[in-house]
Amino acid sequence: MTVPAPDSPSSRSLLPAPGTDPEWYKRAVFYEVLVRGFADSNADGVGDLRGMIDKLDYLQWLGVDCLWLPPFFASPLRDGGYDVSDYTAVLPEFGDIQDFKEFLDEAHARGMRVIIDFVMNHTSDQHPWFQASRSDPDGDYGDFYVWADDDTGYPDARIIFVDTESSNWTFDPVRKQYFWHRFFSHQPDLNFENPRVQEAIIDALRFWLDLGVDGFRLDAVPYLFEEEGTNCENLPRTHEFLKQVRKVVDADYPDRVLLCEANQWPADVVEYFGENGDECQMAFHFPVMPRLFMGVRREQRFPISEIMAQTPAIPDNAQWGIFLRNHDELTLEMVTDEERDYMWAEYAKDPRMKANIGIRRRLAPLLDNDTNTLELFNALLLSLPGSPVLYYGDEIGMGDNIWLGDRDGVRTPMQWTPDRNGGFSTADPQRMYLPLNQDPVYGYQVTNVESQLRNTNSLLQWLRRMIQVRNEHPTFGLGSFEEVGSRNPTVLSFVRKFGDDVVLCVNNLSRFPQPVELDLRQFEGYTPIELTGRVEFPVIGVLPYMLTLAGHGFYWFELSKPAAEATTDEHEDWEIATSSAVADSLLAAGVVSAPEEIQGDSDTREHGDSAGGPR
Ligand code: ISL
Ligand code: CA
Repeated sequence: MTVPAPDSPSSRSLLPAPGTDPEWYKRAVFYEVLVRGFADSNADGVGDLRGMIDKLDYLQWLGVDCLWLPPFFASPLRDGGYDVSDYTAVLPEFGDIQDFKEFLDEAHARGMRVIIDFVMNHTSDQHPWFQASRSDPDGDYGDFYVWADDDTGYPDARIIFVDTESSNWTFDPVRKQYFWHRFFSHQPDLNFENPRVQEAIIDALRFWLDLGVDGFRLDAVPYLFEEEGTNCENLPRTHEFLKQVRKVVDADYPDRVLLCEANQWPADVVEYFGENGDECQMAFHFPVMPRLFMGVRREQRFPISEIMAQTPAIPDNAQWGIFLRNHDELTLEMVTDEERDYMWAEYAKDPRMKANIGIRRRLAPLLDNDTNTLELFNALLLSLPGSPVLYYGDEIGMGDNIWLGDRDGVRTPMQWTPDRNGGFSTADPQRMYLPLNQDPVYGYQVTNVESQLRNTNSLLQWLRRMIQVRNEHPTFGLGSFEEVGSRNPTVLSFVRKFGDDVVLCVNNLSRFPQPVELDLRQFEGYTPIELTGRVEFPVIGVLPYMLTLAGHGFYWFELSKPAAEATTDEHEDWEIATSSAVADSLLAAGVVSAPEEIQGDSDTREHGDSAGGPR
C-alpha cells in the first residue's frame, strides 16, 4: 500500500517556535494511537515505535495535530500497559528511548505534537518500588504504597473494576499486610502522602519533558490521595499536587499540556482546571459521550442539550477534551442507573459487550456500521465545544472482537491493507499480539486504509475533509457555544462564535428526513455558507429560517456578516471573544486578522453585493 505522502515538501511544516503558540491544544485534533497496535517494523507480531514512524505520513495526511500514546513503558501488560513497571523505560518490544526520540522528532518535523499517558496513581506490582516495599517495610520504599494491617480502611471508596475486584484492599503474603488499589489487585496505588513518591513522579515527568514530549494525559488522577470519611476522589490534596506539577511545567517547559482524565461530573472536573487555570489546561468531558449515543438512539436532542447547559464555564486558558468513547470503552459512570440500563439494552445486547459498568466496543459496530450515523457522530465530535480525540482505526470504521478478554477486543491491529495480517505485520499470523479482525464486515480484507484511500466516498476520505474544514475555522476550537432552539426535538442546532468567525451547526438526530425552523433573528442579514461545498444559502431574515435535513443529516454553515454592519462592532466582539494569549498566537500564525485589519477588510466588502435584505 502506498501511504499518502505529504503533498509537497513544504507541507512538512515544523512546529511553531517555542512560546509562539501556547494554547495550541485548543485548536488541535487529537488522535490516540496504540504503539502495540499500529505497525510492526520487525516482524515479531507486535507494533513498535519504528513502525509508527513509518506511518506518520499517513497521520499527517489525515490532518491530526497531536498524537496521544497510551503507556508504552516497561510493563507486564496485564492492563494494556497501564500497569507500569518502570516509568522511564520503553517496553523492549516497542523499541527503546532512542526510537522514541526519533519518533518524536519525526512527528515534530511534520508539525504534529505528541502527548503520552502518564499513570501516576498506581504501578504494576512488578515495579521494583513495590517489590522493595513489600519485602522491606523499613527500607527506602517501605512507605511508597498504602499499607494497612486490615482491610477496613476507606470503606466509602467505590470499587471501579467490579468485574474482577471485590475490595480495594488485597493481602500481600510477603509483607503480611494489605495494600490499597483503586483498580486491579496487581496495581497497587502509590502513597502520595509520602513526599518521596511525589518527587519520584515529578522526576519521571521531567524525564519525558526533557525528551521533548508536548504533554501528558494524566491517567486516573482523582484517586491520588485517600482520606477516611470521604469517597477518596477529587480530594483537596490531590489538587494541590497537580498544581505542583503544573508549576514545574510552567517554569521549565513552555507549550506543554496537561490533559486530566477524571471520570467525574463537570462540576467536579472543572476543579482540575484550577480556579485561575493553574492546574490542568485540559480535561475530558466524560458525560457528553453517552448522551450523544442516547440522543441519537432516542432521536431527541435533550440529553445533549441538558449536559451542554449544565457544563460550567472554564478558565480562559482551559479546554475540554471530547471523545466518542473513553478509548477502551464507552464508559457509563456519568449516567443515572436508568440511563445505564437503557444504554446496555441498546448498545450491549450481548453480555460479552459489557466491561465493568461500561461497554467495550468500537464506534462502527456500536452504530451498526451505518454510514450516515457514523458521519453524524463524527460531525458532532468535530463541532461541539472542546478538542476532539479520535481513536485509531475509527477513521476507517474498524470493528471489535468481543471474544477477546478485558478490553483487548478494541485493541486489535490497525488494518492497512487486505494483505497478510492486514499489512500490520509480516510475521506468522499466529504470532500477532492479538488476532486481526476477520469479521466478514469489519475484517481487514474489507475494512482497511488502502481500500478507503481509493474510494473517494469512504469514511476515511470524508473524515479527512471534515478535519480540513474544521481547521479553517478557529471557532470550532475557541468559540462560544449557544444552542438554537426549535420546535423539532430531533434537531440539535448550535452556534459557535469566535470574533467574526461564526459557524452554525444543525444536526438531525433522527433516521428520517426532518424539517426545522430556526430562530436566527440575531443574524438577520447574514448569509449561511455551507462549509463542505461553500454553497450560499438564502440570506437570514426576521422570519424563522427553514431547513430540511436528510435522515441523520447535518449542516455546518459559516454565517457571513452583511457588509454594511461589518465595520461597527468588530473591535468589541474581538475583545470579548479572545483571551490575549490565544489572540496573540492566532495572529502570529496568521489564522485570524487583528481588529484593524478586519475593519479594513470589511470596508472593501461594503462594495460587494453579499448583503441581501431579509427573506
Ligand atoms: O471508564 C472507567 C471505568 O469504567 C474509568 O473510571 C477508568 O477506568 C478510569 O478513569 C481509569 O482508567 C485508566 O486506568 C485504568 C485502565 O485500565 C484504563 O485503560 C485507563 O483509561 C487502570 O489502570
Ligand atoms: Ca515489532
